[in-house]
Amino acid sequence: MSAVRCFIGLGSNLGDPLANLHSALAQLAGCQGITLRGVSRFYSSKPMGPKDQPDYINAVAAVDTVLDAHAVLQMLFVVERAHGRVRDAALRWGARTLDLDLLLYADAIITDMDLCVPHPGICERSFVILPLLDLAPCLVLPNGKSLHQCRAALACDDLKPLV
Ligand code: PH2
Ligand code: MG
Ligand code: MG
Repeated sequence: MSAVRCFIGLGSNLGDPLANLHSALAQLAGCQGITLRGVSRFYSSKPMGPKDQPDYINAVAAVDTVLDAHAVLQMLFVVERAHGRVRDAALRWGARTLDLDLLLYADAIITDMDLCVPHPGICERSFVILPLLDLAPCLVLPNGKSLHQCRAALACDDLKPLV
């Protein structure tokens, strides 16, 4: 199988979020079948969802992979667990040590019990669109919308690049 370009969203707002993101990227880069191709700037972002949680650090990684989308998802779970991620269904959009989301798997559209790709929140989340723009400014989503179109519809004042 030839390699497929994927984009993975990273987020953390517990423990040492910056260290968590760096460590997650290093672990991803070491995963068999995955080649890390690029990382966006890191952004500080106000929490979407419950407000009584710390600000997040968010970024997006570009990777090439020979794995299928479900195998990539399993890898993401492994890396999340290695960073102390506990899944609690009662805590939707709650604080987490590490969240890794498979945002895009080439231009595939996958909707099943385990996986929804493209990630359904992409267009509404400044903390996804701005980092994606860093990596792939000309990207057009499988729904035909360009990142620039998504960006134009978003207020991005809740997001600050870390310099
Ligand atoms: N992730 C969430 C809930 N809220 N807010 C920001 N700013 N960034 C996130 O990554 C985020 C969030 C659940 O995945
Ligand atoms: Mg998420
Ligand atoms: Mg997630």
